[in-house]
Amino acid sequence: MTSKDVQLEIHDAVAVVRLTRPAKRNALSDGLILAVRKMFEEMPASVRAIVLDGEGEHFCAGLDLSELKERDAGAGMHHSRMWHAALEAVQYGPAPVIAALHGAVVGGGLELASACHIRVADESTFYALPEGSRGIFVGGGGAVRIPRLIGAARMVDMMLTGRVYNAQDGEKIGLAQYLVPQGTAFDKAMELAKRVATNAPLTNYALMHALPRIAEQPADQGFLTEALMAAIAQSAPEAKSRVKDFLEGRASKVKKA
Ligand code: 1HE
Repeated sequence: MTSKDVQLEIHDAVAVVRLTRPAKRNALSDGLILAVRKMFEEMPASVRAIVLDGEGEHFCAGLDLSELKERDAGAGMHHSRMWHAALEAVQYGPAPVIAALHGAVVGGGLELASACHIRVADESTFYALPEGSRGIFVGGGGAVRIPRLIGAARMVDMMLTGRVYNAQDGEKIGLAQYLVPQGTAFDKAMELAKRVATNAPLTNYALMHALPRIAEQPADQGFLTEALMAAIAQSAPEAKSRVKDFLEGRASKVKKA
């Protein structure tokens, strides 16, 4: 499954998917984006959490601009749909994905990070959507996912003016949930992934597959979907044994932050 530009390592229940094209700042060629899709679709069943990392000084420089060709409207649409399928394989894949961000998280790199469930950024991280200045538009699902993280107004500003957010401001506006010292994003992402991997698989499934859809539903439909998901999750034997463990003093308590 490992290819020249994207590699897979398995550490017990945690998989590490790493973009390994640092000479080109992990720019996403068609081959690379297809390899990411295949890797997520063929992930071993034992994997319970995934860390997405980029080798070198930058997480990802976005679309490989050297492959940007004159495409007619139909071919352009199919190219964008190919990205959509790959990033859906990340978002709705086998396990929650924690992105370890550093350096440039730009263009399609931000679209890829937005498809992940948790983003951990170190202090070197910066975010931009240079599509505006390249005369193009987002095409990897960014128009759907990025406004849900930061609001449409901020995304419009980033694309119209070329605004770059640094790591601190990016965390404040919701581009990342965690901000950590430079050079520690991968370690923090691994720590979180190991914790995520201990959850009941059905709970993680509900968070990945039901919650984002419930959030998009009108309230009355959302309440019903929530009730159905809650009923399915709590009827699983694992939920019953976890609750019993707590009631009998064997499970950890919630500690004050
Ligand atoms: C690339 C790319 C790329 C670097 N495609 N080759 N994305 C962008 O518009 C961002 C373009 N890249 C940059 O602004 C900078 O490269 C970085 C800020 C990311 C990094 O800067 P730096 O100084 O560390 O590296 P560099 O010297 O600019 O780049 C090193 C090499 O990577 C160089 O190639 P070389 O053969 O001269 O060594 C660069 O040409 C190459 N490189 N980024 C191709 N993106 C689904 S639609 C999504 C639409 C988009 O993503 S548009 C935004 C594209």
